[in-house]
Amino acid sequence: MDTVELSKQNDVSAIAADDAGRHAAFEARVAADEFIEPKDWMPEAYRKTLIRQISQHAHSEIVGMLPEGNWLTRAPSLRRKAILLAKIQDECGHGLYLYAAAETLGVSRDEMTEALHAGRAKYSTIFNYPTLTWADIGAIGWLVDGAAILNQVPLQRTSYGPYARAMVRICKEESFHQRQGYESMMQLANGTPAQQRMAQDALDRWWWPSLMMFGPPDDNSPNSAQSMRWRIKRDTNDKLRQKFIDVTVPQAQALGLTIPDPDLKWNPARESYDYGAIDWAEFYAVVRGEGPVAKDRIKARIDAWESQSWVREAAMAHEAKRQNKAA
Ligand code: BYC
Repeated sequence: MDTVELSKQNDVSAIAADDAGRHAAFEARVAADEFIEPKDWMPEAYRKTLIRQISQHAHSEIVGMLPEGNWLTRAPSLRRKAILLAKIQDECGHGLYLYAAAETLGVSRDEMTEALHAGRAKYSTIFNYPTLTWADIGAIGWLVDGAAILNQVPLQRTSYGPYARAMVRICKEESFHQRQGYESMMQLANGTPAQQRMAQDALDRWWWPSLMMFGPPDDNSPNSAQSMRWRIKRDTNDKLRQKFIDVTVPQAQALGLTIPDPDLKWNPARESYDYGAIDWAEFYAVVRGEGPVAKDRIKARIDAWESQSWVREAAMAHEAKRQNKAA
């Protein structure tokens, strides 16, 4: 072997040793519950997993504005309209914090938006169902935001600092969202027989899709094991789903509504509710983009992006002018 070859081989070994050292230090920091920050060394797969999860989370918040926006002009009172408007604006803010957190990992907002519009990035299955009646808005707050809180509270301790910090404010706002939804359902459930029927119908349609929000069962969740090891996820999909069922069933009972699951039964040995089979074929179809209003959702996002391009252009022109002036 000549000297050049030997020195190349030494370089490769040195890089490998260096990488192994950095890898071990990274794993030790995660195991010690330290936050990983944007400028810290991280394995490429960790970065990719975070970009995937955080951008999907951001897209869910943004697409999640659409089903609720559908009822803004038809809210039954000024009070309900003001609450709904505030909630939708909160969701937009959540999307923006999360896009900003993902950008710290080296992906641009435009790249993420393009991936959503091209169908390469996912968003939560729950937003591919239509909001048919006013009671759906109450049910979304109660069930969808209720499920989101259970999933997101542990994410305040996720291992990536910017994601964890974004979740702190998001969780506070989700808590208000859940309460306003439950309060709206309370009013309907204690209202006229027609209002009670509307509340029950909304629960019937949103219950199973809400359980699907937590993702596939643990034994069919390809990302869970590694994400749990890296402390990106702090609880498994099934554990969070069970927790949601256990807190929500008594809430439904207090409303006098029936959970649409004939197999739902308290299990004293487990101190949890047993529940019926989830239709995973439906879940995977919705994940594949075959949800009842999936095409409308993406079309609405693309239309908004294109028709509002003048806002982005005006903001850029204003910033360029400001910088010129400063120079
Ligand atoms: N919908 O290995 P798994 C909100 C995908 S917004 C679509 O278990 P992971 C709100 C999954 O991505 C709340 N896809 O994955 C907003 C993966 O595919 P890829 C949104 C799903 O990541 C407005 C594959 O299935 N919350 O609350 O370990 C108004 C296998 O799954 C879903 C978040 O985004 C789904 N439901 O676990 C009101 C929370 N489930 O990516 C309310 C943050 C799974 O490999 N995200 N998939 O192609 C998470 O906690 C995790 O990403 C998940 C999935 C638990 C969702």
